[in-house]
Amino acid sequence: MSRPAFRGRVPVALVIIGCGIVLGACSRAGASRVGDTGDAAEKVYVAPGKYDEFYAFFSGGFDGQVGVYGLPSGRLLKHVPVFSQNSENGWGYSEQTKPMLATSYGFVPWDDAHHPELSQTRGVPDGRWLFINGNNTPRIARLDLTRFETEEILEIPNSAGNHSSPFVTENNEYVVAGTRFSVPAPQRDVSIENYKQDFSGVLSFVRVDSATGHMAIAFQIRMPGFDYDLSHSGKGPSHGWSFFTSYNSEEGNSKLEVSASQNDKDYIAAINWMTAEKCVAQNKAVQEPARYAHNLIGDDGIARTEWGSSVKMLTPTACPGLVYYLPTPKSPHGVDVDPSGEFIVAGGKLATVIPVHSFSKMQRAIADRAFSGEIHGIPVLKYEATMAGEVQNPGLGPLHTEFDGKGNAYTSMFLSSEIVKWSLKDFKVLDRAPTYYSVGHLMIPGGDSRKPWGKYALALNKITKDRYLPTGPELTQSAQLYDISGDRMKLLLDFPTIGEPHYAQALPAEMLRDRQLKMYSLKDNKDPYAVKSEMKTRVERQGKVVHVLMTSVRSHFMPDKIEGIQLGDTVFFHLTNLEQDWDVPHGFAVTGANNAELLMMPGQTRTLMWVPQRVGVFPFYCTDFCSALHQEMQGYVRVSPRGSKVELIWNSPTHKSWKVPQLQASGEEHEASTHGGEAGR
Ligand code: RUQ
Ligand code: CUA
Repeated sequence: MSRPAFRGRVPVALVIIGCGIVLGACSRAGASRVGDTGDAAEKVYVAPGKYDEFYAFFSGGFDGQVGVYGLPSGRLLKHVPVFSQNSENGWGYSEQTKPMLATSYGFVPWDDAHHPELSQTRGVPDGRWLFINGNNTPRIARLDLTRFETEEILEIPNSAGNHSSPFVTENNEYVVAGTRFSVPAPQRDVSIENYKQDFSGVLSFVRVDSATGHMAIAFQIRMPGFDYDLSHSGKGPSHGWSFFTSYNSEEGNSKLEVSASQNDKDYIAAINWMTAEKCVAQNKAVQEPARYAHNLIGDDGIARTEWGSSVKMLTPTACPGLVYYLPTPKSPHGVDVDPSGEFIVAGGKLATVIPVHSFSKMQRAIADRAFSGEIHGIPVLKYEATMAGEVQNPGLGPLHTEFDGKGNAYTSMFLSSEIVKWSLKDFKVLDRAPTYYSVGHLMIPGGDSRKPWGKYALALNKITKDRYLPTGPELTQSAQLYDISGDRMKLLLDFPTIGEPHYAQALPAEMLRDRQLKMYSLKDNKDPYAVKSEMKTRVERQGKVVHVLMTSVRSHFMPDKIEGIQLGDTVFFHLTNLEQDWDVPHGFAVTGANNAELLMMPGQTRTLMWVPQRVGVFPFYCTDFCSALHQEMQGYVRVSPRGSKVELIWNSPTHKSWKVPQLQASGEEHEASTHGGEAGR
């Protein structure tokens, strides 16, 4: 069914005025339809000792990490480091993890992480992995959900601003990536004025190994130089397709707030990745040189970097049927596919309607060649030919849509600060609920999959003025939980978040709860510097490098006295945690270390590099309150001047005399790195 008159342009000014009014109204906080307070409290109250119903994964935005929260309580369970170094547990500081942050630009200890995405089987979250994009230095990470740890990070070459990522296809065949910022690809020295001829968008399809989860770039597609913003893949009948929104079809290269808001419609790029696979198999892709890092934690717990050297680049004109453009009003942001796989919903930031494309109509339009033109050889389908309908008067600034699996869609309205519920049957608005304020993404557990668990909706808000105790110039971002089990949405809870959450994903707790790794097996610890009993602890000098092979167990380190270190040495403390008990990490910190502490999980070995800066005797200690005698868990390391006669000695069961000659004195200088990977150096 096609909807009446589409109202084209919305002057930017009008939208901003609208926003002002609405925000003004909203800032008189509180007066929304809050579930009657007692009722709401009951719905989010998780009694002490009881578990939450859902695990929810929030991106940390500019903190580069993933926050794990319980729903409905909103309790923070874990902050998982991904793209940013985390001094709390040594992520990106320990020798074993440094290579995870290697890129072709060198060691990059930060990123802007936006969109967590659960792996799926037959279009339903399967609880195996969580993928998340890094925007700034384009990367995709994969977390293992039996450990809640990052296991792999893949750099995306020929890319910039990897925003439309890492949305999965129905069976994790691919996670996708795309350039928000078109760039010269491959990079080269050209004038920005030559944007239209020299800049391109590049969409990437990253294969996910179904057994291991390991990622590999299968192919890339060189596209016109638009800004590819978000993506979602098809499901059910539309399986085999991925959809990417784009703005800046004007191909402006400065002052985009004006220059990229000229056209009434921009485009969704519909990519038929099955056709892409055929074209690649027929050698229609060009092998192009590209250097990129692929970082993976091995089964010895050590991250290593492999370097990619080329990609297979497809061009739409060389592969007919690969790409179609769907005109979409106006500067679209989110693109979301409903659980049936039929409806493709776009969020036009400056549009007055929510456009809904029909996949079956799109198929027909392609068969009928219902084209309104062509851009760089890519057929543009007629807007009317793919339209299922438009949601009229939805509010201002539609961004993202999720689904409840009961025939309803929920769209976040950034400017009018509300969630709007509408029907997939007739595209009529059914309900609206204010958010406080400026909701970006919203999330329903499984709400972008074939089988949403449509009990709650979560608003991820950008602005929280007057909602929480103020904290200086910077106020918290926050989430708001709504009960969507009835006809009308009910606000249940506000809770602050770490970083700036963009997207989130959630699944029922029982899918993960009983599958958690409790400890690393000491017996299977393959770290080359692991020591599995105190009998084996020792200190070895190799030129100016000293390796301390050390253990921790409640409540001491072995050894805990070391002498014979000299200024100019580089010391590697290799700590093996001998505990084989759940939740007994030990920490390790030493005075003046220029990096961070270590936190060793039971059975695990972690390595801290320490370059002593002055002569003296320096304490080290356990940082994690592990036992009644935690405060006693400490030791000393003595640093002497270069060339000193002080012998290398330490105390451990095999060297009780405290009079131990040098184990090895290979005069040779070794590189100050213990583990593989360029970033480790
Ligand atoms: S994007 S709202 Cu990455 Cu919408 Cu944040
Ligand atoms: Cu070990 Cu505190």
